Amino acid sequence: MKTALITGITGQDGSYLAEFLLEKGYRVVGMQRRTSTETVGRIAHLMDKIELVQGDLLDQLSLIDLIQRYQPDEVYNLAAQSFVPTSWQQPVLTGEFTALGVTRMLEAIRLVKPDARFYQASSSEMFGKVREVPQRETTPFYPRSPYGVSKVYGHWITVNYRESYNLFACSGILFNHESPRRGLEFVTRKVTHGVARIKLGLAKELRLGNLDAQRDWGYAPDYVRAMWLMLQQDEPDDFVVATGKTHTVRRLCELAFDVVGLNWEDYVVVDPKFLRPAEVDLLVGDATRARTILGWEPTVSFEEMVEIMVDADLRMLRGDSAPAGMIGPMPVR
Ligand code: NDP
Ligand code: GDR
Repeated sequence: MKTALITGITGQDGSYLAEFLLEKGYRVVGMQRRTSTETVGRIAHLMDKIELVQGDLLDQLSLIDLIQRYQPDEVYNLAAQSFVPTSWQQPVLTGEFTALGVTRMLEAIRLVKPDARFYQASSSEMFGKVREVPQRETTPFYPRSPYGVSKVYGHWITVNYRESYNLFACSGILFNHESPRRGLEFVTRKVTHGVARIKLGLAKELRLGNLDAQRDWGYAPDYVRAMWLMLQQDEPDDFVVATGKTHTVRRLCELAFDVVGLNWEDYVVVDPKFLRPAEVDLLVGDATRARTILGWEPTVSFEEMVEIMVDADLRMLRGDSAPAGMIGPMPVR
């Protein structure tokens, strides 16, 4: 039985990856940081199948100790301060988690178990300002936020440890991926949750920022499969994972309100509070290498995903058999 260590197991991707690896027969160890209130909402349904252990990307010794104790075959480093706007409010902390945290984990692996395979959660935010369309593995980076800058560091330190120490270290450059388990502050879930609240008479409007931003949005369960595939190859490498299709935030609104038979223009209000100091205008990925080398394909379209998310939010708010792992306000009855 293989052992996988997942950092960020309480997050969107960590919860889906844990499910995926359990189905493959792995022993799944999840690293959780200490908090005063519970953060296990997304993995509550998995608690008797996984092992949760305390550790923090800020604490070098906790990482060394975990690698020593569990001797993982695979390490998936998904933990990060992952919300882009927060990275302007807490740029130093974002760098500590999202950039230096990667080095701390790589150092733990190098010192204790150098044959462990390592996955780093890199991001399309590294491309930032448009240099090439679509973006592929060779597109130059031009990050536009402290988060994006931190991810560029995490990406290159992963490449560097692969080349310096011969570690099996891969970096997945994943484009936006969403699901009913997405945090409520990210735009897709903010919209689908907002639509459900409006439909149920719990809200009258939805306040958003830049409606012109374009993103290549995929479905999170598809994307965790790509992470695993990268660590099953003969050689470590970096891959773009994306659908190849892009949509504006405006189109997202249109589709989500359509699901409940409402017109988005009657409810969406643009609020400058949600504009960013620097924006990433257009992301669309070329996942040709993931398709040809990993055999990876997305299985859920953007339109299907929006419907899945609106439906899940309606069910959660009605207290009516919401999908497992959803987080959000308590049902209103
Ligand atoms: P989430 O924000 O949902 O989850 C982040 C996780 O990181 C949470 O489990 C959080 O724990 C944990 N975490 C944060 N800081 C620390 C720390 N110092 N020590 C230990 N754990 C910590 O992110 P996603 O699941 O959406 O994304 C997973 C990874 O993939 C992230 O690195 C993200 O930057 C990256 N990524 C995401 C994409 C996406 O579209 N979702 C696209 C490309 C990259 P807690 O529950 O305690 O807050
Ligand atoms: P992003 O995701 O920054 O791409 O990072 P987010 O959903 O926050 O924003 C996407 C785009 O929507 C625009 N937008 C708004 N965004 C939010 N959050 N709230 C709003 O009200 C709003 N109105 C418009 C944004 O300006 C932006 O252009 C996500 C995270 O998961 C990162 O961790 C990950 O690395 C990248 O995706 C790929």
